[in-house]
Amino acid sequence: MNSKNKVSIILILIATVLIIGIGGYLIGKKQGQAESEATTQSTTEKITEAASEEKIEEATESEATEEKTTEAKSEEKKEEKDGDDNGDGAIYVKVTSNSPWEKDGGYGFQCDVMIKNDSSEEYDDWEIQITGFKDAEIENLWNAEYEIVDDVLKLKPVDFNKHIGAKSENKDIGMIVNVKSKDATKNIAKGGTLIVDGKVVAEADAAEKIREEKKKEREAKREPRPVEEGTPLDNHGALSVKGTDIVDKNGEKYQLRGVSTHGIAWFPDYVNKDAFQTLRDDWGANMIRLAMYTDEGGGYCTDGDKDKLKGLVSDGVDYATELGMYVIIDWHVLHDLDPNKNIDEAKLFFEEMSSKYADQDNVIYEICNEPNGSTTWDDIKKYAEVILPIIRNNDKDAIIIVGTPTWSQDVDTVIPDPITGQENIMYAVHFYAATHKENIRNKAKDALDAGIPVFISEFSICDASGNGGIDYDSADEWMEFINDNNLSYSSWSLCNKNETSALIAPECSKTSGWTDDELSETGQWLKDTISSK
Ligand code: IDC
Repeated sequence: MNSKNKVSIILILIATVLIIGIGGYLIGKKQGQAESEATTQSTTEKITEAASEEKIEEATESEATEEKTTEAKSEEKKEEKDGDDNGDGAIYVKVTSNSPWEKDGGYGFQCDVMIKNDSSEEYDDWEIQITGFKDAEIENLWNAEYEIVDDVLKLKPVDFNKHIGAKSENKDIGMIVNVKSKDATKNIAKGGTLIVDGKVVAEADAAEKIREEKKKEREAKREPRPVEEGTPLDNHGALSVKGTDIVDKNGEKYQLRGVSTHGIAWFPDYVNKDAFQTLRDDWGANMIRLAMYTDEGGGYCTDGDKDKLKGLVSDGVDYATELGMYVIIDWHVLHDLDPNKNIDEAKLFFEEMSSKYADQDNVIYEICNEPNGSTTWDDIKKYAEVILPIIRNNDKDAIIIVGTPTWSQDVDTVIPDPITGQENIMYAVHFYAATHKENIRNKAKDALDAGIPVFISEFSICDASGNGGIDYDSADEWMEFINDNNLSYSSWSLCNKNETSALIAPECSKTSGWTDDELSETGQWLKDTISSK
């Protein structure tokens, strides 16, 4: 290699490290800011709590988030290379405001702005105008310059985000807004007008229009699933795994369709019977997944309150049982990377849970959400071979879901060496439709072809960060695959956090009985999807 080439390679490497570093930092930072919603309810006490939680999480999350962002980027690259282009779409600016908290005699809330360019046009030096800011005061605004003129918030780029690339997304702009009355938050428009060179390139209602169009398209195709008489549990009883299928007590193929909570430590209010009943009766869900983070701030194995967390799991299982629904107890490995890190806690936890629920037909154990980092299938299998006998000693036949490497994407690594000598074991495949596409489906397909039972215990239709734009086309492809293969699924996540994967609209603080307008765009999609054939 000549020295010119060497210099260029070194420069490219430095540039890549810088881009990934800055990108990861910014996204990590923003996620930390958004986490405050976990407790943005009414009291100052809660805000203080949120602030400290935010700090803890900012410190603990950024690593996993950064890794995921890098991964998301390389996946996206791969997809581009594979030529999986869904054609030319529109450009729009989406504005989301979360549920306000009381503050200094008024209210504060977080508002995020996303520029999504699904077209192949590129733009520079933009301005965004958002209405509804008449009585608002901006306390803090990141990644843009701003001024308020009358009712309109005008945003201009800072140096690094001047350019809007083709098929790109900018979700780094956000702000904390203070208003006098709670109602003032409702004035903030849900979209922004995008102006480039004095010309409007996206109207303020562009995002809303796309949402409505997609809803109409779904309605046109929709064949409602008939409402079952009696509860899912009464009708289908103890489930088991036959081949790659879940079958019910009558030996008929059965599909679990459900909703995952967010971390129960951060969003405990959604673990309530009315919420589960709404999901069962209005959405047609037959399963709930209770996600208990193990290693992040507030997690079970770090500084979380173990008794409180176990109490929430126990309440959640009881509500699901009373409603005749199936329920997954999810040991939400994420920041810990390798489930072996907290295996001693896991042993005690699953001993306690499996002895408590040994006689119930509706409890499913997910023993490690998403091993990641350098964790191999071999590492996971070793962990499983310790945890499975503990559960089996109490509960002979419950379905147990085992996570797979790379955030439960690499189920193909199980093929040569599955767990043997155990019935009713399934393997997790997780996807976020805007990031994970055919390449992950192919892994799942290879596993199914090899007789490995797959459970989609977590997914969403946005990107792997849990945020960003929705990829409806990819979501459709996934749902077709899921239904063709009778796969069971549960969707991330039941909360109103200001992120795309949250199922409840960020401005809605109700914890059950949601109307369609109170669901997020993802929530509406999921409800339509679960309740259709
Ligand atoms: C995300 C949440 C986000 C939270 C973060 C903590 O959506 O609010 O701040 O975790 O690290 C997963 C994980 C799931 C992630 C989700 C989105 O199982 O915990 O939730 N995701 O990033 N795997 C792929 C994506």
